Amino acid sequence: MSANPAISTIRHDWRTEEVQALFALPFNDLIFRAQSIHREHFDPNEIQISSLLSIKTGSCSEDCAYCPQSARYDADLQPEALMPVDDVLKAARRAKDEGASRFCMGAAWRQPKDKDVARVVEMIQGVKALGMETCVTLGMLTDTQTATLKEAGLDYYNHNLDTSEDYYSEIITTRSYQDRLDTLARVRDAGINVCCGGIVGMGESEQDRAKLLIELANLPKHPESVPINMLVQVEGTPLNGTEKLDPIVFIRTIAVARILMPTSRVRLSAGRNAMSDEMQALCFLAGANSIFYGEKLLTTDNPMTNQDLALFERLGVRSGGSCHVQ
Ligand code: SAM
Ligand code: DTB
Ligand code: SF4
Repeated sequence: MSANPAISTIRHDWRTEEVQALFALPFNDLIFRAQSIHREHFDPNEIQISSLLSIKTGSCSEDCAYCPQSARYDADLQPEALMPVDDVLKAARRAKDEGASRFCMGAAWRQPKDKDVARVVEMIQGVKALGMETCVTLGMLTDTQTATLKEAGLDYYNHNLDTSEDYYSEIITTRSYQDRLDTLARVRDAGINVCCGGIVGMGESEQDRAKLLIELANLPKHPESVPINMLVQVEGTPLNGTEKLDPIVFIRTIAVARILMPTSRVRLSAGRNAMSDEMQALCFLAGANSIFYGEKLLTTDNPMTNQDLALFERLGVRSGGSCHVQ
């Protein structure tokens, strides 16, 4: 325990019952607790903004039931090969001009080939030269590949656990939970910051949401970034038509993530296009302090930038905080 009980301790031993009890708190008590912890570690009126670009789109061999990029489903999507470096840098420059501090590049791969990683290295170097933080999400990695990415100066690697270990096999069968944990350990060991979270609204139970957050919090070190995605339902994917999650439950999930991982950037990620301004404001109050900004996520729509800027203005929040605060 911390000497000062008002200061939250960083724990890696959360138990299911404890976290379920947090989910069950009266809403006002939960949000108050999350916001109090948030204020111990962060400026409450500052939100970090990241922009996303799909650098290789579709034709993916995996069967992730939420994903429009899987070759196994019939989503209305134009597959695209790995983009030329110059085009990626043009997009990064635009994102920087629009105010993003981090540029995240995503590829629809199970795992990259070494020659793909060589091209991604050029992208990372180019984006860093613009003065932006870099993040990539490329699927599973080998030790050599993590070392190469670290050497290129990569700041963050995104690799999500997606859901609880119990629910995982309902969503993905082509790679295991352990595969994901192994990649996360390789990224951590290479000295790259970890961006790892999951998706809610996939028909999982409250216990699954609790267990996902516990998996994240009980990693040897908390991920520096924790994206909480609300499922974007895409026609042609198996999860299209899943019963929608109660927005209050989504906000509770953000609050519990903040309580379990006090110093991590909790990102309000996919799904904002389906959220009201008021719901997003409550997510910020619950401790979210990062968003994906820009009119596209990877392949689906995100709020228009002027709409986000107007929301920031109305809430009196500003963009900033590119660095993780300890
Ligand atoms: N192919 C790589 C992988 O899966 O590791 C990287 C890209 S993948 C698209 C990155 C993450 O996007 C997934 O792990 C998932 O959490 C999220 N994602 C994909 N489709 C989504 C959807 N329809 N709604 C919400 N999140 C989604
Ligand atoms: C994350 O957790 N969410 C982002 C990012 N990491 C790569 C991706 C969201 C994708 C939403 C569906 C799409 O646009 O294809
Ligand atoms: Fe492929 Fe990643 Fe989509 Fe799964 S989430 S189908 S691995 S692009």
